[in-house]
Amino acid sequence: MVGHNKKRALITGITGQDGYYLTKLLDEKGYEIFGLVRRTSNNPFSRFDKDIPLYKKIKILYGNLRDSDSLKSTLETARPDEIYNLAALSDVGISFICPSETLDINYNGVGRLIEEARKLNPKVKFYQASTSEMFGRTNPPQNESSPFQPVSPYAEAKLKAHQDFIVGLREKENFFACSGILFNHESPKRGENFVTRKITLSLAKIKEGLQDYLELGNLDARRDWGFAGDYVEAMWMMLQQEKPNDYVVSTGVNHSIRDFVNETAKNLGLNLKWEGTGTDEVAKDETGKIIVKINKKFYRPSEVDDLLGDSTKARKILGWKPKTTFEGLVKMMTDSDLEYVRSIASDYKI
Ligand code: NAP
Ligand code: G4F
Repeated sequence: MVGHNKKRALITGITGQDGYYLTKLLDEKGYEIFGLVRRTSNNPFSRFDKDIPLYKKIKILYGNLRDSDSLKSTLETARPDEIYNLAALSDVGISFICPSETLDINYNGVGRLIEEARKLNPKVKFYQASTSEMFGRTNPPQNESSPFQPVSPYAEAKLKAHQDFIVGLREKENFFACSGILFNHESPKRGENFVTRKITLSLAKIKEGLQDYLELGNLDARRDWGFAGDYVEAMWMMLQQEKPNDYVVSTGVNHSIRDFVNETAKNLGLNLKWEGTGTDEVAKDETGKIIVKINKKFYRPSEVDDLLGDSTKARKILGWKPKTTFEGLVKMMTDSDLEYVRSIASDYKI
């Protein structure tokens, strides 16, 4: 693609984990990339720090899903062929503390963006970042036909957006909208508030003597963890189909939080032994020092116990499949955090 023939994409949530990997992918595919960024964003492009040439290619447009006027002017400038709506209050735990803000961003915000986008270009193609959290208490494996049983304000808002704006407008008004029902996906760019990154970063710090112990909540929850770099390919593939549809994106393998700790510890050469049960459970190293303990504050008011995705539809129709194993993902994240911790170790030790 050259010059004015380039496809134009608007990415909301471009400063987040998926925003980074999707930008990288769309750049490789020759897109002109516009990114919606909140004015209030703190160090917004930290995820692009080591990728300055990529960052420089993004046309940054300031706006907020909570503000229709800002979305209107963003869309008028970007005139996108494809919109990837990745912006959200994405921390499930935080959504219990601010349910109204969650609803406003994750539900009303999607409606605002779609309304303004369709006024400008009724043919625009729209990707919505839906989530396996919408399955909530539904027994695994979960696929597109499984019932939704959300148990958090985050999942309730995402489900309403999926039903009203994606399935609803597609069926009633022929809107080209796709929902990617993505299971958990992680990377070295994952926010430190999510459990996987919290584990790899904390254990790397413990290994290097910069932290004493790691506190976690529920160790028994199971998640189907994949690599974010693989998952953004499925997002793009959905919008290249002749007809819009919804797809589950997952690896089909799940593990507990405890498994994730063990795999990280193995990579770091920390030999952990678990003792005790419930909130008294601890993991000790070979010297008997406590490395992991439970803090009740990290438990949620209601928990999603067991997510395991069946992505047969995406594999058959899109031709998508994950390339990264659980072990490969944990190694990638652990190596990256160990390198980072070593780079800052001298600052800590002064
Ligand atoms: P993330 O790292 O938390 O990024 C969220 C992005 O949304 C950030 O760029 C944030 O900007 C932006 N944002 C938040 N509120 C906004 C607002 N009011 N207006 C404009 N932008 C706003 O999330 P992620 O892991 O990349 O996930 C991307 C999307 O996929 C999210 O919608 C998430 O709910 C969904 N999802 C994620 C997973 C997963 O496992 N990662 C699985 C299923 C679905 P700031 O920099 O200003 O905070
Ligand atoms: O890493 P998490 O915070 O991710 P969660 O809640 O599964 O949500 C992520 O994946 C969803 C897709 O299924 C996305 F839609 C969503 O935006 C987000 O990206 O927590 C994973 C599990 C939970 O069961 C939690 O209770 O880990 C458990 N956990 C145990 N200790 C902890 C902790 N989670 C966090 N964040 N911090 C802990 O200390």
